[in-house]
Amino acid sequence: MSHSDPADPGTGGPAPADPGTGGPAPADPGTGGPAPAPAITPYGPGQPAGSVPEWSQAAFEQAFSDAELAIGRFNLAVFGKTGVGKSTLVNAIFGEAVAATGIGRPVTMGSHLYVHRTGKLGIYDTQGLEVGRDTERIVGELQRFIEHTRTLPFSEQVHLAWYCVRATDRRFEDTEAAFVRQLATLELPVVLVLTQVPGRRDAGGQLYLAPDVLELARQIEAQGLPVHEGRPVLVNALADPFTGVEQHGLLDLLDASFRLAPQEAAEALVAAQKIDPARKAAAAEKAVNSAAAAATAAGFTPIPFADAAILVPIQIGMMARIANIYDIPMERATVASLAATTVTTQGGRAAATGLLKMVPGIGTLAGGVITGGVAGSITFAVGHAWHRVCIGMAEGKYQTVSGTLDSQMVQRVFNDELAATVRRRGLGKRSR
Ligand SMILES: Nc1nc2c(ncn2[C@@H]2O[C@H](COP(=O)(O)OP(=O)(O)OP(=O)(O)O)[C@@H](O)[C@H]2O)c(=O)[nH]1
Ligand SMILES: [Mg+2]
Repeated sequence: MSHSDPADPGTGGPAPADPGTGGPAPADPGTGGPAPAPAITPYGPGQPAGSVPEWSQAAFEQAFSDAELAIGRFNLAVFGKTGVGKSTLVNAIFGEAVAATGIGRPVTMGSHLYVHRTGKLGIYDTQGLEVGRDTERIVGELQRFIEHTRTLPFSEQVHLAWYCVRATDRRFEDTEAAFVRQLATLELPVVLVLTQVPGRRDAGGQLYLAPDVLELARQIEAQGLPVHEGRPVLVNALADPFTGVEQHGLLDLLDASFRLAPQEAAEALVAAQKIDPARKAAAAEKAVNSAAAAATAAGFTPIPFADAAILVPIQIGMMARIANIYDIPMERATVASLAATTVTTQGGRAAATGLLKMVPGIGTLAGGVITGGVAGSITFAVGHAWHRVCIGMAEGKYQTVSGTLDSQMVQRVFNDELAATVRRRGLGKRSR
């Protein structure tokens, strides 16, 4: 998938539904017409184009890198006076200590863009420079950065800015308004954020915000700034048990960011954020459905059971995509994928047939042949089972006391979910 193809962010890694390109089609039984089977992207070292790859560590890692590249990176610029809570806000939405004091490695020497460990998130942070005092320098450097990255791949560009104002300061200075207007002239979409907004919920869950902050928000809105919906988003990133002030507004800020950020950066933002599991689940479902559709197409010409490895690149691509959506590091995802599909116990043997043996009911298939519907159903079930595993890993589950991955547990969760999905949907139904 290219970044200019936002219409279908679900197809993982290789493009399995692209008939007729590259190499001999392995499942074409010589009809002479255009091959109905998809071209297979080779995975793993030394595999000739068109050959059916094995399910191996190298194959998964390759697929993972492909998915990583396709998803790209979401780059967020964060501005505001010192101490307003920029780093705290970034940490609250993207998890861990993303924006701790040491905030990662700058992409290039002297640049303000810092890339987070797993590569899905870049934070442009002009630490040490102060809006008002250093406005000219900040804008100048940002402008140079934007011009420099304009010719680079999309994932190198800055996609969105948050301008943060601390609500409890009860003021929004003219220099800040001027700065926000300058950001807009650089064609950078801006979300204005009021941070550290005191708020409490009543027994019914209704949120009440401090009246003076609402007044400040109205004053800011009256200035007609070129920001998201013309008004600030009100948040509090840290709960304070002492005063009873609650965390709130983070999802509003994330939603505003999704609405304003370019479509091509959306899946990276889905992957990078840690507070909205529904968005991750939806992206994973999409990957599953499009892989199931590709598998259905691959089985359009029924595949002999033994040739089921033709489904390998489709399923590996799907699994790699989902692991990326859950921002699971490559090494962990690879180990888990091998554990889940029990490939390790089979000495790296071809896969799909091994995987197929795990699917309940598969032994009863007529003629030992897999049709499109069955191929789609299996892929759908594998996708669901792997999705479940990824959710667990993202929640920090399946760890042994020493912190390594509990392979047996991963395998059990995968198998149980696989069986449950097949029981629920049966085999041979078309994927949704
Ligand atoms: N109660 C509460 N405290 C907050 C919140 N956000 C930040 N703080 C506190 O405010 C202080 C400054 O927060 P930072 O996130 O470091 O602020 P910053 O804007 O990154 O500061 P600089 O990097 O120096 O520009 C810290 O002590 C935070 O704990 C919040 O939402 N609620
Ligand atoms: Mg900071």
